[in-house]
Amino acid sequence: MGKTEKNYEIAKECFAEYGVGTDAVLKQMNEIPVSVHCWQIDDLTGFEDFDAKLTGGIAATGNMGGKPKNQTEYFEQLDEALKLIPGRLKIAAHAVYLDNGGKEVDRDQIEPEHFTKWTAFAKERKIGLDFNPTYFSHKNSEEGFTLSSADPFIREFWIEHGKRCRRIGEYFGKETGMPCITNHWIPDGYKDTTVDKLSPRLRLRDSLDEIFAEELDRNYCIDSLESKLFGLGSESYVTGSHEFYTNYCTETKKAILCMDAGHFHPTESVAAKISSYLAFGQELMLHVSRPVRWDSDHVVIVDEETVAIMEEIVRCKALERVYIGLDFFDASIRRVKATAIGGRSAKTALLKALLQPIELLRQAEYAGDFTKRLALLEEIKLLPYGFVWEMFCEQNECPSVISG
Ligand code: RNT
Ligand code: ZN
Repeated sequence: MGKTEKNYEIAKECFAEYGVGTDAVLKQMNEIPVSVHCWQIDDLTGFEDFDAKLTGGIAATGNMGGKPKNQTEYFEQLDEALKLIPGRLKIAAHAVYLDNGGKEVDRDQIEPEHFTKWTAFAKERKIGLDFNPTYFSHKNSEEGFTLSSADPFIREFWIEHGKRCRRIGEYFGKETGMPCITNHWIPDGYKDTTVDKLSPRLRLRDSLDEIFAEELDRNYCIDSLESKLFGLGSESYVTGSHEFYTNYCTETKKAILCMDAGHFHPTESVAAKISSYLAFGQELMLHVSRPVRWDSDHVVIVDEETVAIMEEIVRCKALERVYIGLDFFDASIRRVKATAIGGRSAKTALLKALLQPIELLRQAEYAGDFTKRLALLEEIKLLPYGFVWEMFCEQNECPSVISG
C-alpha cells in the first residue's frame, strides 16, 4: 500500500467514528463541478485588444511577468492551470475573450462563431462552459452607465450585447450538453451622493425585460444577475444592488441571483443568505471570491467564509440548485498557479463541507444540546481532511501539492 492509501485508511476510520463515509464523499466530489473563471490568467484583458484597459470599477493590481501575449499562449496557460485542479470543472468565459479573426467585432456584433475555440477547448476536456457578457472596458461604458444609462443609444447597444450573449450561452450549453450560466454584471453607478436612485433602476428593469424577452431553453442557458454594493467610482450608488436583483429574480423568474462574496458589507456573509433563497425554491449562482477589506478579488483560500458557503450548500442539500463559480484576479503572483490555488481551495472547502458529520450535528441541535453541537463543531476542525484530499487528487491524476 502506498502512502496515500495508508493515510486514506487512517482518515477513513477517523471520519467513520463521526458517521461520515469518506468513499461516498469522494464519489460526490467527482460529481460537483466548480466553474473556474477564465480571467485570472490574463488580468481580464481578453482578446479584443491585448493592450486593453480594464474599466468598470474593478482592478487587477500587480505586475508579475508572464502574462499571455496571444490566444495560443493564453489557452496553453489556462490548460496548465486546469490540469492542477482535480475533479469536475466548468470554465467561465467572458465576451471579451472572442476570436474576431483580426477584424473588429464590436460587442453588439458578437456571435457563437466567435467562440468556437472555447467549445472546442471544453469538449476536448469534457468540461462545461459558463459565460459572461462584458458590460465594461468599452467606450460605451465610459460614462459609468450601461443598461441603466439615460442615453437610449448606449442602453440599446448594451441590450443588444446582452441578447447576443444569451444566445452564445445557449450555444455553449448545446455544445457541451450542460447548462451554461450566463451571468450578467454591469458596473453602473455613481461616485457620490445620488439624488435620483429610482430612474436608473427603472431603466435597468426595462433593459433586462428586453434582454430576457427571447425565451431560451433552460437546459442550455440559465441567466444570472450579479448584484454589488459598490465599486471604484461607484462608491455611493450601484444600480444593480442586491435588493434590486433579488426582487427582479423573484418577480420575473427570468433569471437567478448571483452572489459574489466580495459584493457586500465586509461583515455580511453570503453563507448566511443562501437558505433564504432556497426557502423560496430559488436557484443561485455564486462567485466565490475573497474580499480583503474591500472587493479586492484576492485568490480564494480555505478561509472561514468559503468553508461556511460550502457547508451551507451541503447542509441545505442544495448542490443541484447552487452553482459554484470563482471570481478573482491577482496580478502580483504567477497567474497560472493563482488560478490553480483558487480552484483547489474552493474544492478543498467543498470537501471539508462534505466531510462534516451532519447527522450528529443535527441530532445535537434538534435535541437542544448546544454544548455538544459546539464541542463537535470544534473537534471536527482537527480531523485529517488532508489525507482525503490526497486521495481525491490521486484518483484524478492530479498533484496533491503544487508548491514545488
Ligand atoms: C465585478 C464582478 C464581476 C467581474 C467579472 C469579471 O465586481 O464581480 O463578476 O469580476 O465579470
Ligand atoms: Zn463577480
